[in-house]
Amino acid sequence: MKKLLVLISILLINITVHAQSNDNEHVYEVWDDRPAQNRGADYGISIPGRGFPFDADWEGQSYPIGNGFMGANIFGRTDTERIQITEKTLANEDPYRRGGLTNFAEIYLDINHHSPQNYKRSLNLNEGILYVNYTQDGVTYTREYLASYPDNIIAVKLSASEKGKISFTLSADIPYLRSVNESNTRTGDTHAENDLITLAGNIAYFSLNYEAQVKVINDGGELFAENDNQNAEIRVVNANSVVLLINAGTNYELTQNLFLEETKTLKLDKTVFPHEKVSERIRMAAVKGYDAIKESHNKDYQKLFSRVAVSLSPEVPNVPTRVLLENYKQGNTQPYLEALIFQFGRFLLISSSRKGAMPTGLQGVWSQYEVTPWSGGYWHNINVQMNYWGAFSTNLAETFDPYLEYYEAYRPVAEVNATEYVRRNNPDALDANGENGWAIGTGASAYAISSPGGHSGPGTGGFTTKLFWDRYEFTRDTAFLRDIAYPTLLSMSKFLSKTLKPAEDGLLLVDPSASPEIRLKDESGAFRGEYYITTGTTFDQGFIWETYNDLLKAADILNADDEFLNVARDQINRLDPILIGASGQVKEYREENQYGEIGDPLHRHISHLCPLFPGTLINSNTPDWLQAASVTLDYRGNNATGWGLAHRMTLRARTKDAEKTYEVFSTLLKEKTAPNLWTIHPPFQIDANLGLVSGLSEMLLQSHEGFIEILPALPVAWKTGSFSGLVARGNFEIAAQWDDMKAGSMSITSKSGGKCTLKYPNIRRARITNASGDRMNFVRESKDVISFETVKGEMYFVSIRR
Ligand code: FUC
Repeated sequence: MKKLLVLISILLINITVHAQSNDNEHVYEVWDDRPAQNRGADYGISIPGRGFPFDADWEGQSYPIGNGFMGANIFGRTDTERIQITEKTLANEDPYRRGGLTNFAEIYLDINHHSPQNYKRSLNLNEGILYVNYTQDGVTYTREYLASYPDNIIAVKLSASEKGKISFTLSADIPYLRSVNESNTRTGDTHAENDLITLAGNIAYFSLNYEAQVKVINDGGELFAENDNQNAEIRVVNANSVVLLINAGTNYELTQNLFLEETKTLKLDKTVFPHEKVSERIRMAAVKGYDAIKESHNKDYQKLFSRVAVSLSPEVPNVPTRVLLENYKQGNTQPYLEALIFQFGRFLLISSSRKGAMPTGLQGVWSQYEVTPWSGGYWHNINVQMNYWGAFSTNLAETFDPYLEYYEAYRPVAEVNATEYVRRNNPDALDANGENGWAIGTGASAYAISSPGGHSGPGTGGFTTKLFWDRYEFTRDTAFLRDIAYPTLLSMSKFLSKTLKPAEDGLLLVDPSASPEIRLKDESGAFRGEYYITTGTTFDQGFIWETYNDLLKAADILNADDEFLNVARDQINRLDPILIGASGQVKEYREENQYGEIGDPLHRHISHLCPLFPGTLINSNTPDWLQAASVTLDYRGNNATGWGLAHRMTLRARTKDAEKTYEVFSTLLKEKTAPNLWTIHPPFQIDANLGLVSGLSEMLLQSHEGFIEILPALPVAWKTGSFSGLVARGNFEIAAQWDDMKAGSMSITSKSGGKCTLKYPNIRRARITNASGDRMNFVRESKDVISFETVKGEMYFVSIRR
């Protein structure tokens, strides 16, 4: 009898955890009952970020799809549809002279349906497919748009409920050819022939050759290609259905030489044209056919996306996302919208960061601009790192691969930069053999990187290597640790050690040192004066501590031996990174007394809390520092940019103050989110979309303190809910379900084996079983902490008694 009861209870636990995750598998859909407006871009609007021209409808209303290489913004219009194409390597001159992302192509479909009924456009996040549906004159029209990674193709299918009803004129433009911007060096031609429109040309700034093709495949009806006045068109008449295949490419090649070569026009081989490879992709896709392309896309995309489900309330409101957000802004906060924007972030990451393509940039893989804000670059004093903060915990570790490939290519020049940096700033520390590690500064693009200095200190390097360590921590990929993460941490540590100079009391302080982007007041009293440069900022000291700490842990795991390890063991105790000031704050500067004495007290950057997140130096075992971090967050406030809020969200989650974390999240939704759910700085930057993914996962699961803690920052707004597929350090995949604010059950899949330590109130009274229903013994470490050994590949069920 007892056995039977045990069996039944195990079954029940299984069912609850699974039922919850099935529940969660409701469709995550960003949708609207009207098309995006398309009122055109405006050169007159001057907004921070220096991009131009600004296109409010593109930014706020169009829906994005992407496959890492290319992105498309789709307006879903029924009169003239607009599909704007971006490709990550197309670059022109930008204000920083490192090459800026620029719009690749504009594709239009003159459909001339002016009175659509039952209109809906919906971006289905589960499938990564955008649908447009409506009825016109009694005929139902359907369009599907997808960006396939396996076939590197954007495919669009237009169909109708009756035969012969698909008629439209397709045209395509090379954007900004007749630009008002003198430094635009773009030339090109558009040509239509049979079923193909080709856009090809050159951007002289980098000797860049580019080409895009759009192929029309019609079922029934007729096609007419026409070229007049530089206008290439294909008329589709009375087809039953039509498939468009789109591909774009350049002669860009990600190589070490590209970064080492300083002459811009020599970075690329100007004798190489992308014609063959673009034609080949189009040809292969045409042979494969739409249905098979869609099937491969589904398999590839869903494998990644479906790993995580989150439900924050049982209710799925049936109103357009735009309206849901408007209501939210009026105070009708909706947990569904919060879960939706989290999953939207995961969709954006999958769509913009795939192996073989460049990493996801400041705008992901989407830009309609001639000159993209901040060049659409890889800004390293928070933005690019934030893009990947959520990759590991939300089960998308492979989306970090593009950054690793990028790093490998820029690494030799980063070594040259490190030597130059040390020679300039601390010549005594120069290594005789030129081994000064590697250095990365804030600004970086697909074409060039910079050195630390100016407004951001060398801590920028540690900010970057944190991702390498985290990739190991979450995946337990020992080969990666040995071959990539450890050597990378070691050489970064060597560089960072050369930025330190002896100071009083045996301390070592970074000199010169800066906390990103903090300026002093100018004559008018605004914080637009000089950047504040000093010694030993918390940002720099903190990231050296983090890097050494990660390095030493890595060395222990690998049993590594290097003379430098002893240097790190000594120096890590002489950094004194965290100081508490007279206002109870974590000091940004050693010389600061009261909070906000130096620089803008409400600054968007809050770099001195990086040791709390993404760092781990400040945690529950350092309660005074943790308290000081909360005080600092209170002072800094929530009047920040999109990404500024996303960082605050992760920070608040780490202080485990659920309501304050929720307040930041709500502020981000209310103040810095567009109707298409893109987050804005303003203007649009993808960092906050991706940063909030990490913020939300930190609310539900944390694992940086040596144990796995579920629901560490659960706000009252999320009374009942569940999640599955989130990843904890140690490579444990976790699912949990809660009611009335209390966890009921959880499941743990041990993907690498090893000890699992769990924290939750009263968890010592839990019952743990394995997949065969055997009860597991566990160690009660304390009232709220237990641990047990796991077997790789096994799943465990925890039933938590109230
Ligand atoms: C950093 C930030 C700016 C902007 C830029 C791309 O320099 O301080 O706000 O996000 O990156």
